[in-house]
Amino acid sequence: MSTAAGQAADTTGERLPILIAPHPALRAKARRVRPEDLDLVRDLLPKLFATMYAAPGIGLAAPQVGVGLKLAVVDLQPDDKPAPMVLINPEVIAVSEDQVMREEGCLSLPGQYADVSRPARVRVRHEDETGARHEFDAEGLLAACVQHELDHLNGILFVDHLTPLRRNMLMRKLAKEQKAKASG
Ligand code: K1U
Ligand code: ZN
Repeated sequence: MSTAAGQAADTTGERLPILIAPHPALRAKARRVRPEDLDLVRDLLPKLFATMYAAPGIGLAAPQVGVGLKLAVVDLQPDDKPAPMVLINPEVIAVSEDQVMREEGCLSLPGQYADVSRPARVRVRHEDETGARHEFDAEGLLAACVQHELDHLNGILFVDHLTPLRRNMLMRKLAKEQKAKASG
């Protein structure tokens, strides 16, 4: 079977527009993918990967392109080699007690970065595009990225992990930069 992960290295596919905060769709909770959604999901996956690679990014959640399904793609491209992951109905089922601080960005908040504290390691349960269930342990950048993508599926942005002061500063900076970009 040709899987979305197998096709993912194809970066020439159709790209989708990425929603920019404060778009309300980024604040909605995504719904679970059901078996009857899998044809739509299989059609969407190459577009999600092409959009993520072109951005460029290391993750992309379906709500960031206006699709309210619990679906995300991740590829950290270790050693510059594609390592695509498809996360359908992902859940964090265990977290480490220790937290680490790491700088995060977001394709829906272009140009904005901040240090975010999250559990250092997580165990994730998810399905793939064939409906098969999987679990894996993540640490380092993968742990941060997976938690960031799962947040998107719950309408949460990385700025929500910051103090209100820092969050407001970043959101105001984003609005100003987007306005300047729109006016040429
Ligand atoms: O979900 C997103 O908005 C994607 C986001 C994921 C993420 C980045 C950093 C920490 C946690 C989660 C991005 O991919 S932002 C772009 C980025 O980090 C990057 C881009 C190119 C090469 C390496 C990193
Ligand atoms: Zn993001």
